[in-house]
Amino acid sequence: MVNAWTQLRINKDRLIRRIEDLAKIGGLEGGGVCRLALTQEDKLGRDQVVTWMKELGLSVTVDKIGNVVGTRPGELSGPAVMTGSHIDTVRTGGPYDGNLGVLAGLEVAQVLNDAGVKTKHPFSVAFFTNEEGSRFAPDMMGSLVHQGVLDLDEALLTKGIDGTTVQENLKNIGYDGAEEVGQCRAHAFVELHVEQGPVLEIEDVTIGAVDGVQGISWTELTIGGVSNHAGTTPMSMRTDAGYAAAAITCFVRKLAEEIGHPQVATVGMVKLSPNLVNVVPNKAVMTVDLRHTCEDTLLSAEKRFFEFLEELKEKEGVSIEHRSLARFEPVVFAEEMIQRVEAQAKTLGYSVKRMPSGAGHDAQIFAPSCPTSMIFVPSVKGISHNIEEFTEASDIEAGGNVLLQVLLDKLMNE
Ligand code: HGY
Ligand code: MN
Ligand code: MN
Repeated sequence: MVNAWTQLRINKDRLIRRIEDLAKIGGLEGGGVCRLALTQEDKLGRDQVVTWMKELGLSVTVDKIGNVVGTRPGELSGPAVMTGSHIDTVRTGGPYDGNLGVLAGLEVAQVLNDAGVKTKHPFSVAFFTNEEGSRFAPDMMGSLVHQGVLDLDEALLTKGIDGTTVQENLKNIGYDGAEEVGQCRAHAFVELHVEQGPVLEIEDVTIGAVDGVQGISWTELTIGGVSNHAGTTPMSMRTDAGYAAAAITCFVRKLAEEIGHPQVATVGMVKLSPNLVNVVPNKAVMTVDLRHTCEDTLLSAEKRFFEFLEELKEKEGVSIEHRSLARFEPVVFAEEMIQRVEAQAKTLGYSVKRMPSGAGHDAQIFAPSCPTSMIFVPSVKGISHNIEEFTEASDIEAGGNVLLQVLLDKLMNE
């Protein structure tokens, strides 16, 4: 006898409506979304999702780092089957990155409510604080604290790119919650997310059964030079922080090309001072993002990168201080969960392929403590962290249905 719940499907239009409504909060002229972590826009986005959670009858908790969890009771008490992601965005974000995973979780809750399904285990939908890490490093900050990997006080005292702390911003937006952190264990964790890369679209596949997340290494460099007159200072007499920053940018590009795919390297932020047309810069603050699926390769990339910094100091006479902003080893998801994603996608008639994630996600923080996997849906032209980010409605529906059935697999059984 087929279980009735295996016939349940999400309501695509309702999910897309919530995605569009949430994207209006922090919406940019000309499209895209800007809800940097712990800003007023983030607060308004949070308030909207909490309202939807309460309308769905979920009991809502806010923890001490501002993670928000909405829970639907099951027959059993104990660890919940969890889904979720983030609703903070980068400065030029799209409507799907993170938001899809949270709102698809709400859609699952609504389908279960409408069908009067009583699950064995409790079901939780969460959004985690500061997944992006672009204002306050590291990324996945909220889920790291939630899972006891990052110390709460250390996270609260973290200063952002604007010099203010997580703690003061959390208070400002009223999400400095009371729920304890660090001890919450999930029965299982599944996250739906847009791929943010080109693979599924190029291979014309609808569902990615994510088998892991690549390693991430973020470093901030502060380069010291000597400011001098751009016209009178001979090239041989310059200590040029701007040139050093440019040399580092070219070096990491060459390093990634020499190592080859999937090695990536990005200089995303460079601030020169005094940043004037006719002054040789005496300071550069920049970030370097290195990633690879293999830890040994990432370690050797980092080694070559730091060796280059030493050579550059020698050659250019600049000082270079470095600070790690984030460091994650590659993560492998649970085979049983990856197989569930594959099996449900096939049962639902969607094409599916196993693949690693190039981006970091909250799910990777849960992987060490409970059966975890992720479901990817295609990003049109592989674009994300860009206001042009787009995913077709049919793919959103596919991802939502696979999420619903993988979650029910865990919610109704063991
Ligand atoms: O950087 C990342 O991979 C994620 O978007 N935080
Ligand atoms: Mn994301
Ligand atoms: Mn992102």
